Amino acid sequence: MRWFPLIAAVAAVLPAGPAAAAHGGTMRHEALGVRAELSWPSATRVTPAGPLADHVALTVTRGADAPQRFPARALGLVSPVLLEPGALRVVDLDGDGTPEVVVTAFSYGAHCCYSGRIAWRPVAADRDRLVRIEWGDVAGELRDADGDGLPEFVGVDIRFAYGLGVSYADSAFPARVLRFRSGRLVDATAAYPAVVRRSMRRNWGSYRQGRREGRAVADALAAYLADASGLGVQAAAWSRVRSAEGARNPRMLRAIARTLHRWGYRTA
Ligand SMILES: [Ca+2]
Ligand SMILES: [Ca+2]
Repeated sequence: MRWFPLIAAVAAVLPAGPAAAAHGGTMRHEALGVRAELSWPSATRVTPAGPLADHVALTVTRGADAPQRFPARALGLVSPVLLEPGALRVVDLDGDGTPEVVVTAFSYGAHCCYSGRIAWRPVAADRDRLVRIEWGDVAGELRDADGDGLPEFVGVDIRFAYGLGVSYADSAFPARVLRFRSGRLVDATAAYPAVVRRSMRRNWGSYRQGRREGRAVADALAAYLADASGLGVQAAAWSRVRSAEGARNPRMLRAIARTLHRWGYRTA
């Protein structure tokens, strides 16, 4: 999971300067016989975290093939964006021997938003296609969560941002793991119980801390119960929640149940 509140705070105090306008640049990554390059003709300004790149384009070169360029309009990233180290990765996401090119860009706002792009080459095709992912406040982190040698996007269910009417600071998220298969991102959360268990423990901790500090706890409880649903232990989790909450706020619990049901989580 990645987000950068610290960076956003730094950005707020940096002046925009015309001198930064000329800061074009490139970022490259090469692996498994594929070269990928992000390039931008200018930056709106330069921050300690890097330039805010304008009109970013992507070029993919597979082996001896002619380079394939996705101009800024085709890549479709909101301008300008921050490209963190690791924002461009060449990696085989599905283990078919043909690497994909993964781009993760950050809009440099207070939280929002992360955008992802995956350039992939279908079997027997001679051109790459582009898949778009709008991550929202939290981008999936590309890592091998189960040690099978293939990376997953380990992230969260972003619908819980500001969920149940709480502020972003009181938002909590259940785990969500996505796999890239045959040109599509597939929700594979159920196959990663260790990831979900960790998230469930974290969300329960957020709930307990929120109660101690008198903060809004609805989203933390909802995220905890959503994780429990993913593990098939929602009945036990609801008992725990009812026991902890007592008669304090039955309306909140009803609202959580309705929301989880609407979002496709089992509640009983
Ligand atoms: Ca592949
Ligand atoms: Ca894996």
